[in-house]
Amino acid sequence: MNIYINQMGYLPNSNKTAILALPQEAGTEPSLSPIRVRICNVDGCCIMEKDAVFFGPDEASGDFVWQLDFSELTAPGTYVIRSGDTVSYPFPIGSNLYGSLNILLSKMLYYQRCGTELTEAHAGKFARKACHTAPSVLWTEYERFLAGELSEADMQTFDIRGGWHDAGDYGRYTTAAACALGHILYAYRFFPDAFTKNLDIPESGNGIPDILNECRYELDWMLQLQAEDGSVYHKHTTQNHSAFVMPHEDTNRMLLLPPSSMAVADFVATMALASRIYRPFDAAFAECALTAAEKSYVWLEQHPEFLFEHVRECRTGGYGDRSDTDERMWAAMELYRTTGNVRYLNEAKRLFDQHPNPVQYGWADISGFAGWALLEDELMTTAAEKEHTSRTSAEAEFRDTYKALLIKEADHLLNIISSCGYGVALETNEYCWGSNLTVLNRGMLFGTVYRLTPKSEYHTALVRQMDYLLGVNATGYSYVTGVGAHAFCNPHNRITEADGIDDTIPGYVSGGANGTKWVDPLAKGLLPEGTPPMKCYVDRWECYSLNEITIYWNSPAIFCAAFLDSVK
Ligand code: 9MR
Ligand code: ZN
Repeated sequence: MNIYINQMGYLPNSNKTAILALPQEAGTEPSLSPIRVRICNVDGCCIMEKDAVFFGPDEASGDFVWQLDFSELTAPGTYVIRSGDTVSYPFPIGSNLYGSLNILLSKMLYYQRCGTELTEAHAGKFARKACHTAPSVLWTEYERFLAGELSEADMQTFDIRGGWHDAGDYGRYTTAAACALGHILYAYRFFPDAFTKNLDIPESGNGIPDILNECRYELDWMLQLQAEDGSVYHKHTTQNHSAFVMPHEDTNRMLLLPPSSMAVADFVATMALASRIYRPFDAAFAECALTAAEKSYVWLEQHPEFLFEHVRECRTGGYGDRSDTDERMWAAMELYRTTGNVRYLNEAKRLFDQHPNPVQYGWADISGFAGWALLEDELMTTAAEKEHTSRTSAEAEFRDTYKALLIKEADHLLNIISSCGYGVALETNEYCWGSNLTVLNRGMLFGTVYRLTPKSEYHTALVRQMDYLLGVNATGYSYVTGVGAHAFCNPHNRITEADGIDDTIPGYVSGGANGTKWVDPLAKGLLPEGTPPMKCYVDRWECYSLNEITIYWNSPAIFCAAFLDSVK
């Protein structure tokens, strides 16, 4: 028997679920009766006795599952759950848990900074030297250089620095960056009171919320990726992934890979959004971001075709895509929201009508971001911050259609949750590379819909996605480093491997269980054929398909944590 709890802990007044589980073995039929558990405090005193209710066999985990709802326990403290000889990890009940979590999740982005020294004052023992400061060249010219057609001196150089390392590798990718920025800037937009705390970064104390200071570091890098003609490079990486060395030891040549239409559209959207968000703090930057967005939008209009070239000889992340409808829709919608020009709204609506289900928040399909832009004022709560947009009847109708779609999706996901013993909004076949992104994206959707229609089921559903991330899953791990009694600690991350420090930087979100056949060689060997998808995980640094970290796996967790910290 295993008892799984949210290892970070539970908010006093929110739903509290724990799971009791027994692996299903051929031929065994457990008793269907409830299991009596005791909830004890740290002194060993029993505070509450309660029945965990038999759910049944659970497909994704391969377990027999009992669900324990102990929401009525609200007193702050530290507890364990006991059933016979089995004891859960200890967990707190407290009100600031998600605020503290959010600091770690956000500070992770500082640790991802490229092109600057991380000083001891801000990074403590994880201080490191500046990396990737050499000039970059265009891939198209570098290819000719390799073929002997151009000399070193013939290649143009670009002095581009900064941004966040994407992940466990040191690449920087436009569409991945836009995805992370979209999650975080909207998290700030919708839950500003969750972002008042100091992150202890170089800019802290400058009068701008630290989360915006941190995002500005990425935005400033992104602005440098815009070419003269308004197109935007798809990625900024070396030719191959670096060895497992510290970033400043990776001295391979930095390259700018050809523009893609997704990168251009994502750039437009991100800059238009940033223009609105930063205006109260830095009007000059807001203007600069908007001008950049409008310039790239002209390029988009002049290039209506899907454009993406997969450069095989460059073996860093691909971030390939099959459609740019979602990115173009987001771009048009953000420009509408920032400028009020109806021509953008009409274009967004045209693209919306071509999209099968525009409620996604991942890098490949970011269609849901357009919904955030469209419904922005309804999703914000701080009255003073609401910007009153004039609404034509066409916009009003579009809003209603989008809202109905979001609510329909949330209700569909509620059904998935009730058919999963662990309460996670994933179907059995959805445990893929970065499955935690899908879990958290669905968490964000519940948060969004709760703001539109505050039904407690949506709030609880978001809580349960964070529970899954933080320990209520069949691996028993908390998928956030440094958070919980049994957190994963061996991410696929070059810095963690190369820094010679035993501790892992806290606040990384793991990609999570991957039950597909697209797994790395070590994972293939370690996970026997037939392992249930939710259990397809090992905490090994070599397992890049299970245990990598990225900025856009942290960013949706930031959104969800901000929601739970501010919407009580
Ligand atoms: O997050 C990406 C995941 O959805 C893909 O299945 C996977 C394989 O293409 O790539 C992931 O992205 C990686 C990127 O290509 C390079 N940086 C690390 C990313 C996380 O593993
Ligand atoms: Zn770097």
